Amino acid sequence: MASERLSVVVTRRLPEVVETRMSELFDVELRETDTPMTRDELVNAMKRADVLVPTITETIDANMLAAAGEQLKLIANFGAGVDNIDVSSARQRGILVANTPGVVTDDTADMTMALILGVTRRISEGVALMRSGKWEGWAPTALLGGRVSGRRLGILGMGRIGQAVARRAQAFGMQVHYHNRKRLHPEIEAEFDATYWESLDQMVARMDVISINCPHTPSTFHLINARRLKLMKPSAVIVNTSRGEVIDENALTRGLRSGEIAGAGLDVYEHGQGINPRLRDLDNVLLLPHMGSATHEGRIEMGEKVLINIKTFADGHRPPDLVVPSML
Ligand code: 8YV
Repeated sequence: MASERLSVVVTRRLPEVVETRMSELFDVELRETDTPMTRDELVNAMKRADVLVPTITETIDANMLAAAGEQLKLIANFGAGVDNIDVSSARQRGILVANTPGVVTDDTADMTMALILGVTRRISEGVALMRSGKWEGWAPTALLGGRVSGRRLGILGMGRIGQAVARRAQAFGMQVHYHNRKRLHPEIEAEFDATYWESLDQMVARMDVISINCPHTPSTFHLINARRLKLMKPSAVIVNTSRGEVIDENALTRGLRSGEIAGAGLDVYEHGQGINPRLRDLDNVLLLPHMGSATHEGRIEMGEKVLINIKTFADGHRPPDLVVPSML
């Protein structure tokens, strides 16, 4: 692959420094308006670009990959999760997929803690009261929440982000438990004083807080379903900064409404911005608009990763953050 002037199409507006560097290095088409590309726009982009830089708002399925031009050789995703891309189909067609792992870890783990604290300490109810102008002053029994310290946190998915959550939770005095496809090395378990649960059912039944930190794959879809929600303690809360699809959102909404579980802190939703409207009416939920990794620093570092992935590929090497189907 010649290193000069690869044609790159970027689907969304990125931080200015990233766009500038991208324009210096490649023959880049930047997005003028910051709206997701339509399917047709994406298909057309895939017919002319050597490299596509999509985000979570662009789904790239097998049919679109089949319609892509022969020149499309790399999809350099601006994001760590690649569930928006049919990675296996891309691979079969000789199109490489790369992502931006690592740089979203701390920011996402921070937001996970914010949700844990926010739900347990009823922060959104406090904010709503202040905004309403109806606060009548301090009262001994007003807005009592739970103490985070001493609670059992069950982390579902103990990869980079899960471990960063564990580190933070430990500093807050929480007891760390986890369920993962693979048990961690004993040294890592010891670092977090973490208890491994082979059975997810057993873990969810015993935790005070469940945090979703696994990627969305066919095997994690609805891992937290109606049956598992029923296993949770009625005093337990669940937080999700990973992907909405891991939780059955309708079952969760029912569980929250009926008091089967005490609360939820959500940054991601099963159908993107198409949130179950009933969730919005509940006091015991804290809802955020997918902003777990939304820091200035994180977005620039994501852009740098994308640039390195493309540049390395342009120079004839394997992109450092290549995603292969067996990793998923
Ligand atoms: C990103 C994310 O902002 O990196 C990820 O996987 O979920 C987000 O934090 C988004 O995916 C950008 O495409």
